[in-house]
Amino acid sequence: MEQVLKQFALEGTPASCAPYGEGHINLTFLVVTNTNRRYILQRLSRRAFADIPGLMGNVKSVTEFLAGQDPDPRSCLHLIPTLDGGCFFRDTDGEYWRVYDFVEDSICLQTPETREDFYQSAVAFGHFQRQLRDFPAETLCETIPDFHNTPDRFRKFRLAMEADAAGRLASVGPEVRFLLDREEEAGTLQRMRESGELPLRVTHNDTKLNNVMLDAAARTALCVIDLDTVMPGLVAYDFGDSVRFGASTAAEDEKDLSKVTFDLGLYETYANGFIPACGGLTAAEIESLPLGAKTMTLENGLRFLTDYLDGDHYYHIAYPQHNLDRCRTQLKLVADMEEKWSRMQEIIRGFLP
Ligand code: ADP
Ligand code: GN1
Ligand code: MG
Repeated sequence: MEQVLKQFALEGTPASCAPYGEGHINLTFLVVTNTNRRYILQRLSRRAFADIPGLMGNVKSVTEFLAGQDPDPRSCLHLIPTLDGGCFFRDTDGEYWRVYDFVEDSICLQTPETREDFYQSAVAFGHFQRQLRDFPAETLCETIPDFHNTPDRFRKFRLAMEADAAGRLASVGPEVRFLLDREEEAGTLQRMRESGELPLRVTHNDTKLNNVMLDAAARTALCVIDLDTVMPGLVAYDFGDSVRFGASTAAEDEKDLSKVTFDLGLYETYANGFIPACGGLTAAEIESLPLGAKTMTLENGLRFLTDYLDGDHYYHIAYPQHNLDRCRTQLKLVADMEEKWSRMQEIIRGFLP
């Protein structure tokens, strides 16, 4: 790690470097220097991202664009350059590394502690969406092709079932049936994207609560992080992914499914923060938000199960059934959303002009 850190223009010399955070994709470390400066060092996932130089080009241009809109240095991520002026370092094993300034005096939550926290995260993601409205979308590389193309996620799921690489297919019959029963409806957003019924915007695409920072003292929206999947997409993806994670009454990997329900109050709270902060959404976009919630939840269930069948190569796991447990919470949430569907639509219709 020392060799890696030497490549970056840090203030002081690194005194410690330890694993940090709860991301599922990259390897993240907190670095503290002898002058007490803190940095985030990340080894990017080569499994998830095929074109890391392209991804880093996106991150660089998006962070520079955001910095140009808000003078507060804590309002967006800042990349630390390498000594030769690049924005990442490739080591002799072919691994890619980057360093960010640590966002100081901030908190990053795994679950909302109060309704207001969740509201503030919605404001942050909505504001992020609005800030990127004039970003030149055509300059972005697609860091994960077909990331939220749900029909294509089903295609990959079928390949995983056929291969059954980890020999687990026979043990997940109910989960497979649940998913396949909903395949047709799950393709609706993708069809609306292709028909142009829903406009493409520059979206974050991974709007979990732990991808946003709140100010530690004021507990207000500060900064959106984890920009690896910023790509053209639908607003429904960002709304949906946030509520599937933050409006659940339990953790994403809760084993006791009786604890996992979809909280309509939190859903409404998120809508209250997100929709006005985005501003200028079309009526069709607003109406697509409940479907975004259901689709993103089902899609995450599908992806967790795909990785479980593949033998757990994509997401970090802490124990062998981890991806299956994650899949089951998502399917439980989808079932609960189906029960609450008319109310979910009613709440969102209240935001129509
Ligand atoms: P992953 O793609 O693996 O989810 P993230 O970029 O989201 O990686 O980082 C993982 C965690 O590290 C975040 O949830 C957050 O807690 C922490 N983190 C990332 N970047 C910063 C930063 N610049 N300042 C403070 N904490 C950060
Ligand atoms: C991953 O990187 P992280 O932990 O913020 C994943 C998301 C999933 C999420 C499920 C690049 O997010 O798409 O929704 O796990 N990110 C990528 O928790 O695949
Ligand atoms: Mg993350």
